[in-house]
Amino acid sequence: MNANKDRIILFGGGGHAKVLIDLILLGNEYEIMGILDYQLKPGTRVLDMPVLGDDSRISELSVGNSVNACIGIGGVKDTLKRKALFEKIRGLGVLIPALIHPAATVSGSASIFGGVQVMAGAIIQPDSVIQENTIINTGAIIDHDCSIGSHIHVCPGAVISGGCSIGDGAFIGTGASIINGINIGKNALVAAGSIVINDVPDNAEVMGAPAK
Ligand code: JB2
Repeated sequence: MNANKDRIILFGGGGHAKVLIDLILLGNEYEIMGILDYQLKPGTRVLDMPVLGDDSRISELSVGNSVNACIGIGGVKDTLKRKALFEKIRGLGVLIPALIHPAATVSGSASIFGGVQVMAGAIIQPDSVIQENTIINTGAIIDHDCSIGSHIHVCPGAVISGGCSIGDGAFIGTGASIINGINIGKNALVAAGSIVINDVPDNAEVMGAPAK
């Protein structure tokens, strides 16, 4: 291991984790210790990173080590699992840093909180705020002055126009477009490809163009 880099462990070793492994390797800031996953066999590898066991190993692996964690599950249509895992790991006192792909564009005046994941090609414009544990997935756009809450998943290619707010735990599907100034409620689900031109209440599910 490279002693100059902080270490990081991924929780989950599926498709989302592969994207994160690539991000972390390209970013060259963290040394990946390995993956914790209760379904994958210890000793197997994902993108050449070793599976170390299940979540119960985190305490032992972090003893005497300065170890960071990364939530490696994507949780399609379900943001609660990522939230629970984030809170469990943070409760153990393990740091969950924000991870930003070197090919993402993030304004210097945007605020990015802990555990946020910004994937390749994503764009975050001035004065937007992204709260903890939210995913801004591949090629998604968050335009200026947006307030994006915690534990949200903005899927690949979604476009959030300027001045929008999105409540904690919402899910914005692949390629959805939201016009400027719209409020999306907590735990709402916007289906893939939707065009959102009206506010969406908490816990609502909308789809289509215009989304209903
Ligand atoms: O609590 C957990 C846990 N729950 C599921 N702790 C740990 N350490 N691991 C957990 N897992 C593991 O995450 C599962 O055993 C499985 O190996 C992995 C999830 O892999 P999967 O490929 O099914 O889903 P994903 O969340 O990585 O990816 C989905 O979401 C992404 C955003 C996929 O649908 C992708 O296509 C999508 N890009």
